[in-house]
Amino acid sequence: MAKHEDLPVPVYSSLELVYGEGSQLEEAQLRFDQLKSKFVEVFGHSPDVFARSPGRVNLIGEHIDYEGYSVLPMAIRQDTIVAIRKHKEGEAEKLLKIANVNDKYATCTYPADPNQEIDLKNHKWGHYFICGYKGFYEYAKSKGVNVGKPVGLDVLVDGTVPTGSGLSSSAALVCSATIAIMAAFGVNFSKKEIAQVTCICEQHIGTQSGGMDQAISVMAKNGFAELIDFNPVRATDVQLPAGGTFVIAHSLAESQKAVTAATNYNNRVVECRLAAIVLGIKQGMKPQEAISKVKTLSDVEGLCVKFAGGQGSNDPVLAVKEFLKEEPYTAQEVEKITQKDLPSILCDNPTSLDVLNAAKHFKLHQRAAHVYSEAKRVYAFKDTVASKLSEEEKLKKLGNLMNESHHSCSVLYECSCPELEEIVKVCRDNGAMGARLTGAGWGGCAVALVKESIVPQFILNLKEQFYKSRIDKGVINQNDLGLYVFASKPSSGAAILKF
Ligand code: NG1
Repeated sequence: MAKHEDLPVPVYSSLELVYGEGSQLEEAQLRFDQLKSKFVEVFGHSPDVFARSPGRVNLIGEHIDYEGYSVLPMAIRQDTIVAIRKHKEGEAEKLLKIANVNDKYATCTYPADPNQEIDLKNHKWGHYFICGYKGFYEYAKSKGVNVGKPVGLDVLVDGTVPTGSGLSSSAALVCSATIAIMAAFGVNFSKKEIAQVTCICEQHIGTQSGGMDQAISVMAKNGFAELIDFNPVRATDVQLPAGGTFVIAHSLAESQKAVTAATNYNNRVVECRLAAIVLGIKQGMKPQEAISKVKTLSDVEGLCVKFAGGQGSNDPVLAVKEFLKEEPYTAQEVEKITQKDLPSILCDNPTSLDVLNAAKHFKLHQRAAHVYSEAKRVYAFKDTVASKLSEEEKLKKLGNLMNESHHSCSVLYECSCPELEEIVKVCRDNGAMGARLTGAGWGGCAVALVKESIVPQFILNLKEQFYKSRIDKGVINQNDLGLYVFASKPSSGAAILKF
């Protein structure tokens, strides 16, 4: 039997297979009907096809995907739907017109040229569609698939994944865009290939992201979380314990990942790279060899484990403690070890140069300690789920792992913020077995593991203790509360819909 990830994205002609039954299905039916009539209103034609891709919540494994380590997310029901129509070759304007059902997002227009550069200094929501567009052409070209001359595209987007929330609205848009474009051009690659293409093409937006969000959005299965491995990308089903529910709660601080990349997200990617190179050199690699061969902390894990072996352990963090000082490194200190200037090490990559220009120093010890310890927690989480422990013991252990993960993100990786600290504390004070920030951090959501039996009361308490004062101050509207705090079950992955 073909492996799940080798199959193409499914093509459905009815919504039940994606949205199940009941109120969710009714809501989805309404959304699709409205999307279709708005499409006709805006573009004067019906769409050819739709694609949908979900957001995700990461249960554990934060900021380690770009270091080559496995992560454990699940898809959520909130998703992005893209309706698309491909122009015929002779049709007038060769433009990509990208509209949104939400008036907050003004229509963006781009030339049909797949080689266009994305204007990173002028961030627009439509840029995420262009990431998918460029990715599609780049990949089709690399596979020798002739997709014809660029033509105009009419596109209408409807997204329910809250933006800047750490629930991966960006990947939901990039994946649904890429899949819609593929469907409009009549090609369908395997899920594995799409996960890879979308991961690489989202980097056109200027973040040096890993592949977790795209992989889960494309490969998720209803009812399961997934252990996502990289190089090559692969998804293994993880059946979560029945007695626990994951509640997602927004801190109400917006996490603007693309805008803050130089000081936050990309800064951490660069720090990890430098930490890995220094660890390699300190453990015997020649500087030039380390610079050319070591891309991620997983590349030098073997050396670190070997070092730990000498002390009767297999924990790579022992090498971090031995070879990386706790005080932050200046650029000059790193360059003294690498014997090469940092811009050249980072190949003068523009987004990395932005990091170097913005950084005062580099916390190599802390970042490496987080990555190695978090990578272990992912496996401990998976093993706990599969263990013979009682339901109660399992939930307790999983909760502890989530708490440890949060501590590491907050103290070592410094990707939390005061609002996230507060919501995590409120979750724990109200009986969560564990709670942590989820996604990139610096704002966005927390995820809490809560016993099924107390979920309604738990959510009420959060509303009272965290959200009420914010409603009173006008930060959010009472009627929108359901968008900011909700229980979530693992939902299904990307699909193409043709009616
Ligand atoms: P968010 O910002 O939550 O979508 C980002 C990255 C992930 C991963 C997490 C941190 C993108 C598209 N996604 O997720 O790859 O690195 O941060 O674990 O940049």
